[in-house]
Amino acid sequence: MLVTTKEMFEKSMKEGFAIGAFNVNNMEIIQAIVDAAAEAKSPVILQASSSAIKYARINYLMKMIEAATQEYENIPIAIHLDHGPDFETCKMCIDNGFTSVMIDGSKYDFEKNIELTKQVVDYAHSKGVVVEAELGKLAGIEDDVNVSASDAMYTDPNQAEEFVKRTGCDSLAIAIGTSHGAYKFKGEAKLRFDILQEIKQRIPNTPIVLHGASTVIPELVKMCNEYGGNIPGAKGVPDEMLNQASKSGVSKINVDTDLRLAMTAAIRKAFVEDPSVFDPRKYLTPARELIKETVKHKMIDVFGSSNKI
Ligand code: TD3
Ligand code: ZN
Repeated sequence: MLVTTKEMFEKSMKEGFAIGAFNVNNMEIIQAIVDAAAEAKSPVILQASSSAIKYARINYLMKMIEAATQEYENIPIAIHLDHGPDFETCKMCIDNGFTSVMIDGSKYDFEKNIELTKQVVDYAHSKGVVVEAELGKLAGIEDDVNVSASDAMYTDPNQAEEFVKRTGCDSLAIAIGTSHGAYKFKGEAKLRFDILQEIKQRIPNTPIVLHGASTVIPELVKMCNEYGGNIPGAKGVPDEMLNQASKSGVSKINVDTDLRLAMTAAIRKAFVEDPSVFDPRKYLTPARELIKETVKHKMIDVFGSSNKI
């Protein structure tokens, strides 16, 4: 069933678990994620960035997601715009049936971020749609999001309280050391749980969102590399830290890189094991299966969202 994130976030805050938000851009990925959610009996957020919308085309995306929500009537499924760059993109998604949008004003200064976020909140709320905003900057390069490591800035808990009050946003993405992509840490992985704690104290009723939260699952990187890939030095957020975040007030955890790795690893393996293969279903079927298992693992073993529908 198609829902906003309101109820699932309320439940997540009350019961101390997180909901996975998985990036989608084609049919196999959508099916894998909702199949996993159904098997884990987990609420789920399907999210698309503006570049994913350009790639898949919005009508195709919406129709496929509609099919998914009809197939799984008892699974709460939200459809969310990831990193909305401006008001117009948010409006376009709201007008096309998204139940949640993110306006990413983190590239602007505090006042401009508030102004832009407020504009999106006013329109979204008039249509029954919820809004995620971002305060603080993540390091890393992923699609349209490009912030150099030196610009990486942790979220200021003082500002968070004022920001939420003045914008009326429904959830807040924060920067506590994560970053987008497959290369998150040079040495040890480190997240500022102390900042998360402080933010939770200031805005205890606002669901917190963690971007750049892929584990960069070592087995998947290894599998890519074993079957002809070349992804050296990739490193993500360990499962234990994500599990801790899920129990410490993070309500939404974004995952894209791990899905990309799963899909690529499975396809590479299929090609190497049978070089004569040229039926796309022969390599997309194992790809869909590996994405599903990856998503299920996160829901059941890491985020704690299974049996929370
Ligand atoms: O917003 N996203 C998805 C990808 C960003 C732009 O397309 C995330 O926060 C997920 O990050 P990752 O790279 O750790 O999966
Ligand atoms: Zn992100």
